Amino acid sequence: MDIKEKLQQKMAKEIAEASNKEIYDALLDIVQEMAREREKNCSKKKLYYISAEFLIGKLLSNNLINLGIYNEVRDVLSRHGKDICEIEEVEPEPSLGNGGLGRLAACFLDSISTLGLNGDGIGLNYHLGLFKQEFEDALQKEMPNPWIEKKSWLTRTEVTYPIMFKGMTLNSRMYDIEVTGYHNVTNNLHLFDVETVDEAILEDGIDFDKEDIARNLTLFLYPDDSDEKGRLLRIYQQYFMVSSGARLILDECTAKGSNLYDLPEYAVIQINDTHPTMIIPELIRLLAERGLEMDDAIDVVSRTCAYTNHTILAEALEKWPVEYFKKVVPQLVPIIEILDDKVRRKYTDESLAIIDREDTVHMAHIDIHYGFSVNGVASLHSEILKDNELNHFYKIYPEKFNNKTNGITFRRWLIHCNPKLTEMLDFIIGTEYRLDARKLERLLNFKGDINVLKRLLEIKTENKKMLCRYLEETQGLKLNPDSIFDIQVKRLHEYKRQQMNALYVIHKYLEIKAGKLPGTPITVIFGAKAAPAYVIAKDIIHLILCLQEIINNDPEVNPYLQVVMVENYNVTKAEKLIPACDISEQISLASKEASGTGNMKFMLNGAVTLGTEDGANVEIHELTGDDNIFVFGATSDEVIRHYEKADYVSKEFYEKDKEIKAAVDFITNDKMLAVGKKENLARLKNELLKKDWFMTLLDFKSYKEKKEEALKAYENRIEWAKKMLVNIAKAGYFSADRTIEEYNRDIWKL
Ligand code: 26Y
Repeated sequence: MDIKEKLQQKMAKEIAEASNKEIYDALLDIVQEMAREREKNCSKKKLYYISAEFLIGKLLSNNLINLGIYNEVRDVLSRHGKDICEIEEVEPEPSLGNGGLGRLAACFLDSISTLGLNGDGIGLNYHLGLFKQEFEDALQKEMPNPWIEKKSWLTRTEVTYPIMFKGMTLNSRMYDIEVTGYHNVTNNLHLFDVETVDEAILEDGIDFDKEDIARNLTLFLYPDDSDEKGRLLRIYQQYFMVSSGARLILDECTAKGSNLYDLPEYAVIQINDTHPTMIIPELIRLLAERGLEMDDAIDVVSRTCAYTNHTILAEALEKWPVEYFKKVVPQLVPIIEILDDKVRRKYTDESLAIIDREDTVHMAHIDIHYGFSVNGVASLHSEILKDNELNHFYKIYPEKFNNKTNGITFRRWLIHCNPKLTEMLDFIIGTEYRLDARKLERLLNFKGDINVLKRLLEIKTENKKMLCRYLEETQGLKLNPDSIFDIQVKRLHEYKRQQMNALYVIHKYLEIKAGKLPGTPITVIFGAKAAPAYVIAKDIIHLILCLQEIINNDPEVNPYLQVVMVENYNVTKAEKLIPACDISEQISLASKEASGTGNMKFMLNGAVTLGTEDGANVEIHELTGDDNIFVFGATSDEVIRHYEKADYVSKEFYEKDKEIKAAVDFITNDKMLAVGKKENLARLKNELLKKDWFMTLLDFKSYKEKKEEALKAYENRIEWAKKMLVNIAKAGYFSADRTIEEYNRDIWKL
């Protein structure tokens, strides 16, 4: 039966007569049926990718592409007067992640299925997700983000487990989402949910009774942990996830014939950062419960688990007081104590301990001692882990350390989000790059082809126009599609230095006011959510929103400079922003961004990077060469030296550089105070002058100079198009398919 007949049969009406919602629901059914009919990989060994976040984005189009029926569906619909883009709008975006770590997990699931590997994801089914961001009085307001509808991609399964907490047992139920690979197998994302969850306990905004665990456990991703109740809730969530996951893994492996001693032949568990670390003691506990000696259980688990580190920021490396475990999951305490004891018997170095002298459990230390692999996510990051942050561990376990440079799925981040560029690529280099991304290099043969270069520029303009239309419809913003689109979209964090970009905006504003006009108008676009309890991050959002208000309403300035902060930045918005970008802002303080993956998405879509030598920017630089990237700022070695010597004083830069002083002083001038809040703005200014932990003022001058250079380079349209072309051609290395092949080759061995 063809798609048209299937659709009409499902809806029991003509396509032309159906609403977009009816069509969406019918397509959802069709996709699920087709996905389930596909063959499975039933290899003996299976990968379990366990993660607190899976930032999967909308699924309809992606599934249609991966099932190979996107074009057919699009054309059938359009013949009956329906636009597939409008049907996509009907789908709510699952709110199961925050940023790079969660999006990486989603890209990995896509590549695992695309490569035909046997691997599932394990996570939690957060009903209200990460909060939804709204702007009110130039401030971020957090609202619940319900995304689960009556009919959705979630399938309720019959798999349930009783999960034991101190004084109570909660029933967990597994829900599945099909993960279709591109022209290959279907795997599953297993999301566990507490059966008693109750959205009705929500009070004002995102507030709720943090102690009502039975009803709140799977409401939010990363509930506010600024008080102890919030931190305990995080432990409840983590344990609920890992205990459910561990039971599923053991059940599946024993069903396949494992006697549990041979578990590593049946399962490999990739632990995505430390949020799922408790799976190690929990598995050990369950194995002991099923009759293994403690030493055997520890040995089996250590050969099954592998850990990925995504950060070197101390504050993001999870540490929990033993007290918390005693209050929530006392059954894990003796296990963790044994794990600590074994370490202490072998090594005297206090920094290797699992439970420190303050009775705090270092989660990453559990992973490193009791996992068989530790990987960083970009070469620089993996080197820094070995040389600095985890040097003591590297010395005792050199064989465990390895690098897996991150990647992105080209199905979503090229074929789906940039159909015009995809069409051009298909036409001039063929379609092989879809399964073998390195074939994108064929594009280099067209570097001298004026028609190809012009077409690249045209496509960029068309994408900018589409973005303008979208932002006008959704946020009432009127942008100039003939301006340079300079975009920084990512989690809001001081180390990512959105504040440095904002200072540049102020600088540019002052220049324009003084009569120095840019050659081409500039539009600076931000998108970012700040963690609800992260005060300075929210102040940075306030700063940007105030600048937006002042600059966009100043007729002297707005023909040359516009600033916008996109509300509730998410995957759906990223898919519209990235193809429209000229300059990709990747300006983290060198050594702090583990990898970045937005940088790869922008590159693939023909944006040129303005960045520091940080994370995967280093590898982008190596691939594109000096002429096709704008690199600035202190190197990671220099930065690390500043931290060691504690010799960076931001005030000195403020005092000796007039432009820095003018930009920083602007934050609290009368214009700003007329639109913003003194408390927030003064606090932010003070932070920059007294702390500036991420050295914004240190790099400001070289940032400003490099950005001017990039803006100037944009003027020569053909030379710029060549840079775009080289970036696209060289992006093949960053396919998640390559990353997953490496994980499988070195770690999973499926
Ligand atoms: C619970 C809390 C402490 C926490 C919550 C979220 C800690 C970390 C995170 C998320 C981290 C994250 O998204 N990290 C990013 O991972 C990407 C994938 O590896 C990297 O590309 C990126 O550099 C890193 O910031």
